[in-house]
Amino acid sequence: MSRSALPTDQSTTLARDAEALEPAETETATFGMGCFWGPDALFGAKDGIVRTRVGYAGGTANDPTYYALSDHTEVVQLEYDPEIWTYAELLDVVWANHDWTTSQKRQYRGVILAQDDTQREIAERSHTALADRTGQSVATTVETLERFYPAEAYHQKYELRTLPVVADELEDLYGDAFTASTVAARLNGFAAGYGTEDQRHDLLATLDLPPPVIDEVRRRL
Ligand code: MHO
Repeated sequence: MSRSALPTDQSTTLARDAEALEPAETETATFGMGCFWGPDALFGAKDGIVRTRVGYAGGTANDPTYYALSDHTEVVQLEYDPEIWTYAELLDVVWANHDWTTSQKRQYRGVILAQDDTQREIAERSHTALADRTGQSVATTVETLERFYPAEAYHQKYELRTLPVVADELEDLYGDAFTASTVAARLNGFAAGYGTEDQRHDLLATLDLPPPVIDEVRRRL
């Protein structure tokens, strides 16, 4: 479709999100892999990752915040398309993208927070296979997710916020739905340098954002 054929409002950008799988059609995965800004972008860039959010989990305290984390850990939570990703494949990305050999302080520890017994079994198998394959002990643990507390808005899609022209426009457009936007997840990943040229091109071709925003995206992503 040529750009001139697009409507002049932002319906196309919103339509990208309207096409995304409903939460009931996705599966959820929660991982601690160090500072949560990184994995939010890493996973957000990938096709088949429908939504991302960052938050605190893995502890027992109520209502943790960034400055009152208590015994919780920074985690990323993904909603993914189970026809594109298996949980085991996500775990391969987790192992390849954090230091699982070293115990970190609790805020940044490596932890796989299984949603249910099925995930827990797959994670334990993957953990054992990694240790067997490498001969190293694995500091990252497998636990069961009790509760996920979303982090403050300014931590969500953090990399995209380094492009305020873009992030502000999308926040205006989406309002409360910004964090859960698939488009925002992809752009956040691209802002951190993840994703391919083709992915960037395909996404930009469908976004109907104001020209200064598109220019900034083209210049910076
Ligand atoms: N302030 C630290 C970590 C932030 S992360 C949300 C940094 O800039 O690396 O804990």
